[in-house]
Amino acid sequence: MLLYYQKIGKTHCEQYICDMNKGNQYYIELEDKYGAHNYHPLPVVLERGEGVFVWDVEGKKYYDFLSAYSAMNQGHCHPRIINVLKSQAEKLTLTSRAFYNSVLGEFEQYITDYFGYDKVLPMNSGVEAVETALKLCRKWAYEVKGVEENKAKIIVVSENFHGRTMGVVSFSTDPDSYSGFGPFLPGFEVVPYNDIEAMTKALSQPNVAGVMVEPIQGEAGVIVPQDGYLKSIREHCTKNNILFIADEVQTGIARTGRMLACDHEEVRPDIVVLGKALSGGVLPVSAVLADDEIMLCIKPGEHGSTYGGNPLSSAVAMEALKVIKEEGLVDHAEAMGKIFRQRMSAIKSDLITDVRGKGLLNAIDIQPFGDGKTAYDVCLLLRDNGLLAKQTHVHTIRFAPPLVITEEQINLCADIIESTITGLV
Ligand code: IF1
Repeated sequence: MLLYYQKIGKTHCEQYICDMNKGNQYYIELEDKYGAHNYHPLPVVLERGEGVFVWDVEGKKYYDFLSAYSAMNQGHCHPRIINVLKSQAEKLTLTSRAFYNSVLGEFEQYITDYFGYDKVLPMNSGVEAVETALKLCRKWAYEVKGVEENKAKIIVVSENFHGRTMGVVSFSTDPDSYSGFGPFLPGFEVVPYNDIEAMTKALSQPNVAGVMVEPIQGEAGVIVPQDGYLKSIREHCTKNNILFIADEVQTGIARTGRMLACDHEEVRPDIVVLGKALSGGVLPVSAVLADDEIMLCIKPGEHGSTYGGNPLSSAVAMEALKVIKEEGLVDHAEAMGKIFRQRMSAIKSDLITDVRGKGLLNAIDIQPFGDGKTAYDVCLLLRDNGLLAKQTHVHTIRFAPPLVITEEQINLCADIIESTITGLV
């Protein structure tokens, strides 16, 4: 901090005034200087959030249309979740799993009943839960299915995004995710997404333990598969004794207008992976759900995490799930999503080449305009107009507000997006 003041030539007395005037640029420069450069954020520095709104350090208010990549389904700083966070934080935060704690069991009972599975395995980040699901799947293949040791194969799809660990980037098809990080983990086979024939063929091979998909691909650009895709995978998994793993880290917990995105096709996965909104954006909490035949393949000492299942996370996650149900956010997301897509489709602009999504996980494609401008430039203008959204790849803008957004707010935001886009040349 001192360095900053010296750099800008402030006297000691002026520091107080300077503290009061730290704008967006100050914080951007700090992150640039001291943080690793593994991100390229939109230039806005947020310091407060409430419901669908966030405020930057200069006091400007925005609609949040990213929701921390769908982690804030319940809205920023939901009072019920924050109250539980505070009271549990004052009581007990971490015991490790060397001992029992007085919250975990009730959370486990609550979440398994909520989603209809025998057991849950709690972790922290989304990718840890993905890794957990993959380990569980391999164990099940050797112990239950009877696959020969080290021969288990897991099928995944192109343009997948399941996180950033070595294991998971080993089967990424995005060069940004995997280049320079080899050698990679074997045992995975990639088939084209949304190709029923290719998937059916892959699932008819021997030694296939499982298949993992995002029911709607998030990072790929909110790619919704054809109707019947998930159902077809389910059928072939059942027929060939293969586990269906659904990565619902981004799509789960009401985001797409169903509790799980797989519910759109009435498909029940064998393993469900949850993260993000499981804590309402308050703490990293993730979980893997499965029935006994699968979950009990992992025995004491074979998998775990220091923070997984801690009392603070357990209490927060339980409240975050209660909020989803008690505020009717599944049906609300479905209804608001319909209005939003109708409004986007009605915008009269040649720049918009596609509108897609389910519930409140939506995207539009923008073709290049002006002097080589892209979706990123539209996001900068949306920011200036009070709405925060993030481009994915070059041409897509993802729109995923907190699910607590009202109909009036959805229409106001559609007005902002419409006037921003129709104002472009
Ligand atoms: C980042 C993307 C979204 C996920 C699915 C597992 C994870 C994710 C389906 C891992 C994480 C992230 C990570 C975040 C940005 C975000 C993202 F653009 F990168 F792809 F949402 F679309 N499965 N998604 O989407 O969860 O370990 O991060 O908790 O900056 O990498 P995590």
